[in-house]
Amino acid sequence: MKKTILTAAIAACAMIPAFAQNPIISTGFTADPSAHVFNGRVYVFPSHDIPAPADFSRKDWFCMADYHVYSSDNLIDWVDHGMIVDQKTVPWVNGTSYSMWAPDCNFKNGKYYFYFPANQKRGGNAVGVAIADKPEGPYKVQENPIPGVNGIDPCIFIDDDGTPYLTWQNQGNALVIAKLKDNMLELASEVVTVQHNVPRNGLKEGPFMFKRNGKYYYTFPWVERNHECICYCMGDSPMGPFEYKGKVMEQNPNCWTNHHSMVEFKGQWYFFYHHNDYSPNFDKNRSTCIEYLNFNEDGTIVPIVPTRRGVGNTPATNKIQIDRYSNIEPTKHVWTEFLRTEKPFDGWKTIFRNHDSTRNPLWVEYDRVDFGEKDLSTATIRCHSQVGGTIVLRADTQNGPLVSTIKVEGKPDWQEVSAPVVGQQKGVHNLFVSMTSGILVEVDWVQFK
Ligand code: FUB
Repeated sequence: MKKTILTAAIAACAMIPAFAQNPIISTGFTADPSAHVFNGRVYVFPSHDIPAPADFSRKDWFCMADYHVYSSDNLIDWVDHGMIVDQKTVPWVNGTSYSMWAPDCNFKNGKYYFYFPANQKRGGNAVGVAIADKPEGPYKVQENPIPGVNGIDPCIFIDDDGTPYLTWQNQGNALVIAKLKDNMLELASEVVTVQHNVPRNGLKEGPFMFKRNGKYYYTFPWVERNHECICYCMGDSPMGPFEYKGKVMEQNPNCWTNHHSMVEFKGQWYFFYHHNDYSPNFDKNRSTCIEYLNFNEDGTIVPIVPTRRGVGNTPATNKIQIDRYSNIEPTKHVWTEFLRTEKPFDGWKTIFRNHDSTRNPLWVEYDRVDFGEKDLSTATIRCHSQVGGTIVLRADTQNGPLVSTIKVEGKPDWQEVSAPVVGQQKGVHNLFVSMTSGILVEVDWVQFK
């Protein structure tokens, strides 16, 4: 029996096209990413937004039927390990409520404990547990939810002495915390409201807790104004009190929610969060992004500005999606659009448009391309231009070493155009892509061979 389940889990594994940029997953929506490092890999446990199916009447609301888990050993190549928990197979969950809210997972006593909130058959939200021998599953769902945990957005924090704490948003919209028993399935203490001095009222949910240099960080989304920013507090004890320290990420006016986690991996801290990049007109279909997370000397967090570029180096031999640029020339003559609005997961194109031949070249900068140590012979772009133009690739700066000049002939259809690499680069460089002649050239990607 066990063998059958394992085989099914492995068969569901899928490599996700690797781009090393935001959003990190392009095979479906992934919200509320909870990241943990297990056995040298980063595992992300997100919610799984889906467009509302016929049997879900609220077309304007969050709709989540199951959970997948994803992992990576380099934050570039991601594996979808397949579905780990389904609303239909959890005995206590209302199987048509599509309410599999933000989950979390942690490791204790040789097992992985996956905590997930959902709507109960008898009404109200509760938090259930599923247990596995490996982070990717298969997970065995517990018959009943955790007694006394009524609410959503569980975060499971395990202190250095092994004591597990569960914190969540309770039915009254307060952030609460309790100790868990060693079995990870029952509360071991009273539920207390988390003491913090966040300066204003406004919804608070999605707590994420971690410890660094002996300090406890209690972090959460907070509707400070109209949308959720991510703020944080610090304290000397896991149960609080916590002192408000500020915002990690400002609210995003295009997405009502944000939800995050923070993890150290190979000596660098990372901030996982979500945004609705692949669904700009409906903010209940969200996608996971990652940014570098840095700390000041005193342990406070350096605020983070969301980027398209994300983290990691992109191999020059990958299709470099320059629409995920790090920087763009400011005249608004370069912009991005979906390749096909009806298929957002296909990604974006970068449009260079110049009516004025006296204008300086139009450019985008894409940081951290890894050219490797071997010579590369060709640069190829996938592009579209009715009348043609010239795309120039340079390293490091807008006027830096010339890498390749690609002449694009006017054609009605998309085409791949190659040109020799004239300036070899070794190692990691920023790539500048400019249109130096032409009226309108659309570029999908750049790739070196
Ligand atoms: O994903 C559904 C809900 O949206 C989560 O539970 C909240 O934290 C918010 O991100």
